[in-house]
Amino acid sequence: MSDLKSTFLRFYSVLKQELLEDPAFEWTPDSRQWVERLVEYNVPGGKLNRGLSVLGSYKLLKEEQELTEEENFLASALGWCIEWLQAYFLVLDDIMDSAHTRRDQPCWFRVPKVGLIAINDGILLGNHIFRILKKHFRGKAYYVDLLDLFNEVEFRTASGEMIDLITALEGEKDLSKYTSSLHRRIVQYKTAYYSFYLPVACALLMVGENLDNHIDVKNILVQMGIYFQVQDDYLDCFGDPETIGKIGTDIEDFKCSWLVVKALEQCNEEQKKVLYEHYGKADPACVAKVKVLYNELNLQGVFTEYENESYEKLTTSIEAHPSKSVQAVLKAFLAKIYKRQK
Ligand code: DMA
Ligand code: MG
Ligand code: MG
Ligand code: MG
Repeated sequence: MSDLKSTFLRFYSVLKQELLEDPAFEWTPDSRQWVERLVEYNVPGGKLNRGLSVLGSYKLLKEEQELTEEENFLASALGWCIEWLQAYFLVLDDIMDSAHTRRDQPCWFRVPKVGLIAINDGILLGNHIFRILKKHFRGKAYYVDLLDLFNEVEFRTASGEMIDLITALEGEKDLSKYTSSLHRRIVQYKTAYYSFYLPVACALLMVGENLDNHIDVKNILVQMGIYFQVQDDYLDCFGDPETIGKIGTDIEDFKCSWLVVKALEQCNEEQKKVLYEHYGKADPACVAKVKVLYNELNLQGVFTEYENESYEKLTTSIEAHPSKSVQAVLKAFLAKIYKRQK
């Protein structure tokens, strides 16, 4: 394991323990146990890319100076806040997407006795972020900016989830509205800000930067986030469930996925009929028909082309940035996701 990862992991139990002893709540053994299980089940089990990126970016912005224990802790705590934010959104996303598995285990709401308590659990995970920020950052000059950042990003993510969901409303299924501009809007909001902009913005705040001066960095990260969600859409259908840890439901859920948008762009009239008839149905035979069509249209090849093109464009924008340390932050992030299989 890298030093960075072991540093980051070291602080998880500290933060969890503090939340389990939060003096603002009168704990009983069963309430403490519930929260502990909730956090353990949903927070630390992912790839941790977002969380690790705060610490990694902070280090790069500090130009590899040795970090103090306090700096390591604070950058890791912000990273963990992003992992908590992710857990919060995923718990709720899986309910709304009727998903079955996540990170190789049943979705939290599918766990016996959890059910729709998962809604309140999601809200609690979201509250934890602000408990952590309050406890460790209240005295910092950048505290207000941090609060504003998390609030703003949470708002954008929830708004993206809203468009994602109302686009696929039962009874209003209409493939003719699925265009690449609608797709871009959804993924920019639901994924790009919290997954890409947020980690780097946290690191920038920690080194004392004003985020208003980094609009160009934000734009590059948002483009990277869009590319990342296109990969997620691709893997939903073509990824190996064993590797990605979840079983795709986008076809069943009538999602405005990158794949269906590409299919609509490339299909002939006959293939279009097949799509209109079978997309968005739970019946496995219908899902299979859609997948056959995706193969006929060589969407894997179309995706590879998109992936190469995105990589080149992003690299060009990154290399145009005046600061070498910012370039390093962005390149490190891109390298982590390029050609990812999970
Ligand atoms: C997820 O989009 C976005 C958020 C904000 C959780 P998604 O439903 O495609 O994600 P997943 O494929 O992980 O369920
Ligand atoms: Mg989902
Ligand atoms: Mg979703
Ligand atoms: Mg997905």
